[in-house]
Amino acid sequence: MTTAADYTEKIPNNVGLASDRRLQRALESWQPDFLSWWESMGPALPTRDVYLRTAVSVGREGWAHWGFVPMREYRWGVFLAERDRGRRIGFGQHKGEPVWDKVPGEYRADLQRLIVIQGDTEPASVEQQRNLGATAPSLYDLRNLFQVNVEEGRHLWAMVYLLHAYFGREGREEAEELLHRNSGSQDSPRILGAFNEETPDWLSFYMFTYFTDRDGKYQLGTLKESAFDPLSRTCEFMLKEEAHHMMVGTTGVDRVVERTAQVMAENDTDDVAGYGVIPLPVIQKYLNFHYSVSLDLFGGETSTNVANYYTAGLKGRWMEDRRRDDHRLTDDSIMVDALVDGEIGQAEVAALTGLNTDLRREYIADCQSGVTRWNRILAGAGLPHRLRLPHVAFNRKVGAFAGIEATPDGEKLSAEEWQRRRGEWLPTDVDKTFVRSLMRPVYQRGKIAAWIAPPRNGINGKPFDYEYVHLA
Ligand code: BYC
Repeated sequence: MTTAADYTEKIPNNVGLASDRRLQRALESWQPDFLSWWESMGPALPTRDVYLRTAVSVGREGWAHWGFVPMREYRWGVFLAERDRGRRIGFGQHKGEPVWDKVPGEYRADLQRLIVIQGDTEPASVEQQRNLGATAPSLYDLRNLFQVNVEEGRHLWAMVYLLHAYFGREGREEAEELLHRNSGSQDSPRILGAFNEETPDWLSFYMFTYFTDRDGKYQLGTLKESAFDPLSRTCEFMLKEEAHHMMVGTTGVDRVVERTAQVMAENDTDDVAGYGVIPLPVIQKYLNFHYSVSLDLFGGETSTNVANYYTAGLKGRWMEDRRRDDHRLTDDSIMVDALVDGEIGQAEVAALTGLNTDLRREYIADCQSGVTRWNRILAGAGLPHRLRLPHVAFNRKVGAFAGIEATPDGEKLSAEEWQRRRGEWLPTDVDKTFVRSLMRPVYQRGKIAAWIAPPRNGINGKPFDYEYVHLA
């Protein structure tokens, strides 16, 4: 079993790169392009070194190494979860057959597309977060930002490995393109909408890592079910790292809400902007924005693409093996959110074409758990206020509700009324400018900005006041 990393090579890996000279050379020639992309599009704040986790193997006995690393020297490696030699396809028309070690010709284009879309999001998020270091609320948060960034970089490596190893010249060209598209670029934007939005402040960062990284968790969870075993094993290992990104988002929003609630309770007022913390209505608007653009990431409520992916065995459902049905779904139906006679409602469709809705619902239930948690913080501070998820039709640009406007309560609105009232529900320029005005860097060890509560725990058993980052 090849679980240990091969550190004698330039690219740490457990995929036997050393025995495939052609592949190794291809990846080694991509590496300088990656590094120059990292230099020009990755974290802008100059640092000497950062206390980081690095994936070094995939075994259960410990897969990560912790220590101070200059970020440019981070060892972005290629790791696949351990092989299950008896693994069989769990769904679709090939259910029960052995999984594939190679890409079947008839599914090549679809698999490549899925891998490219997944790969495109990883560097996009690094680009979106490039300037956040300049305004970090603490060294602890700064470290977490950089941890997320280097691991998204590694996830890009993971997809590039698959493209180079299994998709020939086209795969190599796509790997180049992953470094040429850029978040927010007019000429060559990232593929999915949410990855062209800005992440200009730390409230956006926590909301992004809560809502948008969570789409990553669910999409990776479905690709982990794939019949293409190298993709499945890659995603399984990526999910391990993803857990930390979820933690950064969840506890980040916790801490913003906690601090706001504290100031509201202490001063017996809702109007806390003057106290240098973020008012709850602004937090709600940021939540509305990040949640709704993340809902778009699941594609249309009905989709023939997703039906084909499932039937072919390329992309499964969340927790496929826990589902109690035939795992083929050819005779089943599902109710999906839909416009019915122009009104927001539900319609019955074939279960296969409704699979984006199925996954989106799993995701929504998970998002709700965060809101419940933040509301517990408000209740604990003795406040009656509550946060909530907006309606699924609110602010959608993809799918059944893309052509209409709706309030967070799910009431349909005319385009004019939407234009007039959208500032009640989505961050306005005034809100964003206010949030940005709070974003002053705090780089002193053990200190933290006034708009956010300190974390309960540090990282890897270290205290909050550990010197997690040495600035240049
Ligand atoms: N923006 O058939 P439909 C992560 C396109 S995040 C723009 O309904 P489908 C991460 C769609 O491509 C996880 N375009 O879509 C998080 C299609 O175009 P074509 C990323 C969109 O294929 C944080 C057309 O609209 N991974 O890892 O059923 C930090 C019709 O769409 C959008 C994946 O997404 C959009 N939002 O589902 C770092 C997994 N949505 O074919 C990382 C791989 C749809 O007409 N991707 N379109 O040209 C997929 O599984 C699917 O492609 C999607 C879309 C779920 C994205």
